[in-house]
Formats: sequence, structure tokens, C-alpha cells
Amino acid sequence: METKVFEPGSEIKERARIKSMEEYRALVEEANKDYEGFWGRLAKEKIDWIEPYKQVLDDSNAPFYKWFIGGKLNVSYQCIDRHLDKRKNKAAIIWEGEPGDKRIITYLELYYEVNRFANLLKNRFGIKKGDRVVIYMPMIPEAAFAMLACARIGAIHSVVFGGFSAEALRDRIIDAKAKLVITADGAYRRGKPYLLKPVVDVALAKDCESIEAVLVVRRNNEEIKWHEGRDYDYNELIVQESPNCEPEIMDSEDPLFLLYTSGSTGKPKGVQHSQAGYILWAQTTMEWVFDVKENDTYWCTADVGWITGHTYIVYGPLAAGATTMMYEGVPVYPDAGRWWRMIEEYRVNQFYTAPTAIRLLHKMGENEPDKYDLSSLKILGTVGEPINPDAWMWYFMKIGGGECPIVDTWWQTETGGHMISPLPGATPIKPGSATFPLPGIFAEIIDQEGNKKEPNEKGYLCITKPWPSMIRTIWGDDERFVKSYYSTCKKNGKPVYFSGDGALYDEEGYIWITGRMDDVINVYGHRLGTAEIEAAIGHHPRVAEVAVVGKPDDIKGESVFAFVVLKSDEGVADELEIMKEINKVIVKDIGPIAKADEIAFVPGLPKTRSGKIMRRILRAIAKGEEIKQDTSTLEDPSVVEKIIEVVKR
Ligand code: 7RM
Repeated sequence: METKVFEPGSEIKERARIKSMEEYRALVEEANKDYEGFWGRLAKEKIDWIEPYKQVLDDSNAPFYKWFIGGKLNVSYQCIDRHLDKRKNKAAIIWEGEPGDKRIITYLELYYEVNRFANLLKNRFGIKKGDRVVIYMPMIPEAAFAMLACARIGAIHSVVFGGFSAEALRDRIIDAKAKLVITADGAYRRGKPYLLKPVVDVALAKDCESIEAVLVVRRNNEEIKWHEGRDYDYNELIVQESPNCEPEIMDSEDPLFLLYTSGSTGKPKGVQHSQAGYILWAQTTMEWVFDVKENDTYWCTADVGWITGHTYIVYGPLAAGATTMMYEGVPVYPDAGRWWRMIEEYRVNQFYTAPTAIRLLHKMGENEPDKYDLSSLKILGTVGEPINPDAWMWYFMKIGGGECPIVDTWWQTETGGHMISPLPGATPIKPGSATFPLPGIFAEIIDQEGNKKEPNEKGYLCITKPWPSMIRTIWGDDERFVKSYYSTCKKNGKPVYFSGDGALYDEEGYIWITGRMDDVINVYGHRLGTAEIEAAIGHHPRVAEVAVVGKPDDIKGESVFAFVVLKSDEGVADELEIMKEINKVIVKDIGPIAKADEIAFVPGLPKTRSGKIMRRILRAIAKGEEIKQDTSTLEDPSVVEKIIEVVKR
């Protein structure tokens, strides 16, 4: 199949920081020639250091790499204070609530809000440098204030996505030994108020001894229960705090935040990020990839509960001195034109969203965007999963009017910021390809020994040199960190970072991501471990065994397909009832995003003689594909036919 190539237009070339492939290659070359010099130059140019670093990279204890050794800085200072001279009255955050209420927060206001919040954490709750604070919040500006307030006093935040259940929240509180939970009464979604605080109450009902207090921001004023001596009203307390708070002096390598993400086992991993390396790359990619300019309005539709919300709603845009938009609700309220109306009204220049949302809005309104003036847009972005050419073309033509480059950004919670992405003013783009590694990033498709793959040969997507914004460790579990990322592939005999993704080069060296090689699936752009869902389903008293696989889905990317073996042979007369119950358990343990779309009650699972479930076979069955794999290694090959029969019914 012939793939189309789209060259950047003259307008984008003119305004972009990196204007040609020659300029891109010069940067790549600079990093090739003198890796530490390259990163040192960026760190000097971009970070307002309190004290300069003494060494760029310490690799003496690989893979526990350290960057910008001895440097002192404060991330909230980098995001706020240093802009006040030039931008105190510039909008830092433009927020719209789902009901249509609006707030515009200037950099000076942001400074006061964050300082008050920081003082509140310090003075009222005794939060100190290194303490963990869980943020369980809707998409309101206070979520960003809370993150920045933690950064200001050196507390380590752990944002938990507001769609996660009480059990999931509890697991994360316990693992991080958090002292404080910051939450809200609730927020608005699909035109209705919903509640968050009661979920916190359930989470804290057991085993959360580390928690000393709960701070509640009022968003929708719905009635909630207050626990005397534990719960505090943010809106009442915040006005009593001083708007000035000295930023804590932080070391480059002090942890900035934890963010839990799914891996291939049941227990989520607390991905730990650093101060200097993280903020350097958040800011740099904001400038290179989104090319934000002084008067631009930039909008990323992610939730702050995901890494995209951390790096590209809060830290990256603010470090770059940009105006970042934040929206509370769903894209389809009151109708499928909500986002397009907002782009028109706020004259958004850069728009960054997920393929799953593009597919949904495409399906709901092919020509809906025609009703709006989207001519302010300059650059479009996607993230989270591979984008299919069909959705890409609709996005490119209908939203971008055929004139906005699409930056298809490949990266992960663990990478902190973009790794593989087009540069809008330089890279000729192909629908569905994330194109090339960014300068300084050694992303390579290799085999397990480190040999580079030939075009069209699938391999392991690895990053073969450390980079500043990389994961430092898994909170409290160094061993799991090494095992998860540094034990699959080697290059020149040395372990290198393996992303978990497969990918291939085309004839021109463009990178095409083929998807996860481990048991992680991607539903609505949300990363879920099949093991987590299996553990939840296993909690149902009638379930004996379960295997979950992802099934390709036109809108969601992947849907959740569960193969369930029930205990005893009572039969499944109450099949529908059990299905409902199973989904209830999933919602309770994880949240609604992980609900099973299809459940097949099967007599057994295809297992090898050593007891390992052959998921490849189950994936093929879920898709309705013919089984090409050799089934002779199975303990009981006949089970495959039986499963196919059930699924066909
Ligand atoms: C940012 C984020 C990471 C996983 C990653 C991939 C998939 C992300 C793309 C993509 C194809 C892309 N962090 N992924 N971006 N696949 N093209 N542009 O999503 O930690 O939640 O997920 O998402 O599989 O490993 S994440």
C-alpha cells in the first residue's frame, strides 16, 4: 500500500523553531557527537538554576542513572515565578467547566494560589519535603494548584485518576504511605454532578494508617459527609494563608512525583520522576513539538490523572510560559460539537488529544466540525495509541483543514515526555507513523541482542541511552524497576530500556508502533494491565479461572474480552446475572474504564504443559481469526475447539 506523505506548509515552517530536516539532523548530530554536552547545553539554556549542576550524567550505578548532579532548583519556580517579570498578566490557565462556567488564571494569580496552597500544606498539615500527598481530583484548576504547591514545598505528589475506584485509590495510598489526600466534593460529567469525596471515605475505611487528613475542595457543593478531625474544607482555610511562600531548594534528583501505571502483573507500579530532568524535557518538548508561541492558546484534552495531563497540561506548558487550557467534562456534552465550539471560542492554536476521542467524534459527527471556525489551529497532536489512517485523515482534513501538521507523539508514563514525534515545521508526516526519535533520544528497534532491525521487521522498541526525563525507579521496588525495563534487551552487552512496545521501520526509516508486546491493553487511551482485570474478576466467588485479552475495537482501540471458567458444573443458567456481577467487581476494584465488554464462559483455558496461558490463541479467538498457532504444545489441545464454539454462539 502506498502511504501518503504530507510536507509541512510554508506558514508552519516560518513560525517553527526547528524549520527543516537539516536543522533536525544537526541537533541529532550534536547529541551523537557529544551526548552530555548536548544535554548540558539544554539544561543551562532552559532551567533557572538556584545552584548550577556539577556533572551532567552519572551512569556509575546503571540503570539507576542520575542527571545534573549537584544542581539545585524548584520546579514551581520554573513554572511560575520566573515568568512574572514578563507575563504576570498573561493567562496561565484557561479553564471551562462542563456546565459552561469559566475561569482564567493569570501567572500572577497562579503564583498567589499556589503559594497559599503551599502554605496551607506546610502550616496546617505539616507536610514536609519528601512527604507523599495523594491528589484525587476532577479536572479543575485546583488540581494543578495542588500539584504545583507540592512541588513548591518539595512534597511528592501522586495523582490518582478520578475514575479509579476506592479500592484502586486505597492501594495507591498504602503503597506510597501518603500523609494527606486532596480531593473535591465532586464535579460535573455528562451534564450531571458526580461525587469523589465518598470514594475517598470508602478508601480510607481500612488500612490507610499513614493518612492524617483529607482536604476537600468544593466544586459542586453536593452534600457530603464530614469526618470531624480528619476532613478539612479547602475553601474555608485557603483564604487564611499568606500568598507568599519561599520555594524549597530541591536537588536535581529529588523525586518530583509518583504516578501509578499498569504493568504486566496485577500490582500497579509507582513510576518515580525527578525534578530537573523531568522539567527540562517537559519544557523542551513543549517548545519543539507543539511550538508554542507567546500569544498562543494550547489545549491538551487529557486528564491530570494520566502522565499526559502532568507533562502536557501542567508542567510543560507552564514551564514554557504558555497558556494552557483545561476542560472539566466529556467531549460529547451537550453534543459532539463541544470541543470544536471551544476551539473556535478560545481560538486554540495547538490541540492535543487521543485517537480514541477522534474516532468517537468522527463517528458521532462526520461533518460536525464544519459548523465551527477552526482556522486558529496551527498544530494538531495525538497520543496514547496508534492512530488508524482513516481517523488520521478526518482529523487532518476536518479539524486541521488540511493545513495543520499532526504530531503523532509516542511516549509513556515512564519516559516523562515525548520520545518519538514529528517536528511540525520539519518532518514530512505519514498517517499512522510517529516518524523519528527526537534529538537526544536514542529510540531504536532492535532484537534482544541489540541488532538493529531491517525495514518491515518487527522488533523491540528500546531506548538505548539514558535520557533526563526517564523513570528513576518504581517506588519502593528497585528490583522490579530493573526487571520491568532493563532485563529484556541488551546492546553491546549492556542492558537497555525496553518500552514494552513492538515497532518497525519502513523503507525510509519511519517508525511504526505495532503495540504492546506484554499483557498491557489500551482501552479508550487508558493503559490497563490484563492481570489487574483478571485479579478483579477472580474476586467473584463463582470464578475459578480467568484470562483477559484485548480485542481490537473501532472506537476504544481495544475492548476488554474475558474468558471465564466457573467453579463447579452447575452450568451457567444465570449467565447474564453473573456477567453483571463480574462487571460490578471490576468497577469496585478498578473503575468503570476496565469493565468487560464481552465475557465468554468457557470449559477451560488453553494452557501449556507448564501452566502458562497461551494468550495469543485467546486473542485470535476473540478477534474471530483462524488459529494458526501450533496447539500441540497445549496440555489439552481440544479445549481450543470448545472455546471457539462458545464464542461463536
Ligand atoms: C503517553 C501515554 C504508554 C503506551 C505506550 C504505547 C501507547 C502511546 C502512542 C502509543 C502508538 C503513539 N503513556 N502509545 N503513544 N502507541 N502511537 N503515538 O500514553 O504510559 O499511559 O501509555 O501507550 O503502547 O507503551 S501511557
